Amino acid sequence: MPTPGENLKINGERLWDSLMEMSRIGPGVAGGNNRQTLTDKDGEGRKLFQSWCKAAGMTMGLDTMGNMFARREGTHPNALPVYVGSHLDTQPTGGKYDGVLGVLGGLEIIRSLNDLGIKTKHPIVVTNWTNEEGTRFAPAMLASGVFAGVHAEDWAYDREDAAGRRFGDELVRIGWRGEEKTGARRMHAFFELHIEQGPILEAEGKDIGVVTHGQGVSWIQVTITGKESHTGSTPMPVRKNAGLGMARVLDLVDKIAWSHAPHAVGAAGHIDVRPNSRNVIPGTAVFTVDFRSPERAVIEDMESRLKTGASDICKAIGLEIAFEKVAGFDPVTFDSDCVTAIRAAAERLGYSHRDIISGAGHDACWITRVAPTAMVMCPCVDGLSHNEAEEIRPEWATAGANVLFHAVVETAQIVE
Ligand code: HGY
Ligand code: MN
Ligand code: MN
Repeated sequence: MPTPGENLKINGERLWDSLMEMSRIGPGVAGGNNRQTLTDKDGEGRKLFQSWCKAAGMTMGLDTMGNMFARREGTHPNALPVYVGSHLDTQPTGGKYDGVLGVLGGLEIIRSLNDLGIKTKHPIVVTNWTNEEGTRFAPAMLASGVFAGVHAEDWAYDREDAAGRRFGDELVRIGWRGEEKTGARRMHAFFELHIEQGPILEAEGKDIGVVTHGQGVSWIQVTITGKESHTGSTPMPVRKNAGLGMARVLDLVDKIAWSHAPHAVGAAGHIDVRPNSRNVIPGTAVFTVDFRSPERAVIEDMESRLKTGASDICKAIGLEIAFEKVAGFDPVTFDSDCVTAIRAAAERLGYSHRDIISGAGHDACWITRVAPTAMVMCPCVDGLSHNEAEEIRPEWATAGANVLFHAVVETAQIVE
């Protein structure tokens, strides 16, 4: 199989321009993006991506979860396609590159193949996975999870946002529910380019992260129930303060994660206190604990210590507590041949690189269950992500997309 020559490069300027144009859809309030899944802004971003794919001569497939599949034909139309992509949806205070770099990096590969007049044996399909973030509709990676057979589609359709709107209804409302059965597609391989969302690559001065594994994730929603009462006239000994219970449990979460340093992490990003009135003792506190580790046994230990410790805390101050596992997946090991293709591409192109475990979850973490899969990462400034100040350097985007280009084209097999 001919390997791509080191002169095979994408057009970094065009990629950057496309990133900047996409970032103008669903702008945040501080320079980033708020293009949450299945909002009208998500619909606008999808339309722009679709128009670019059409201009690049691709045909668009759409499945019942709204996953988008833009296809460039290969010389062997029956050969299984090589897929490449990520997600266009963002956090409410998200950055311009999380997910978007992977989708537009895939599009840039097609644009560059067209410029260079290169044919491949296998078709190549650029993918936008619906609702990777899981911020409006939990859990994260919802549509790639249905595609990989992890979640039932009906269950996914019934997921509700904070306003009680159903995923399935919103998908129809924005006009992006396709007819194609989700998960019917077969892949020769799947590659995803993503920013690291952590500090390692930048701190070590590395251009490329060769992602060998993805750490496991556990999201447990905790509901603590006390009794609403007046903050002024209720004596301290008789209070049933759900807010106090939550504060002590969140401190326990931090201690549990630190006890498995340096790799385990733990926090709660979603917190709801009710009635959230200045002079009412909180009667209810609902929050989601996010534990992660590269080791499954560590995640299980953190989960069990949370349940026993939090139950003891609540019992001691007269509160009720309930736990609901709302999301999770075990640590994943990516396909060694795909990982080798990425590492060899970085070598060939002369980029500094290191193997890395992904701290964040990605659609690739589910797709690896149904196809040989691997990821390539580029640094991000100060390792910051899920923050509107998320930033990367253009040369990092170009390097990541060049490595992605070589891995995808090598796997899709260039036809002389
Ligand atoms: O939660 C995650 O790791 C991803 O950003 N959805
Ligand atoms: Mn992402
Ligand atoms: Mn994200």
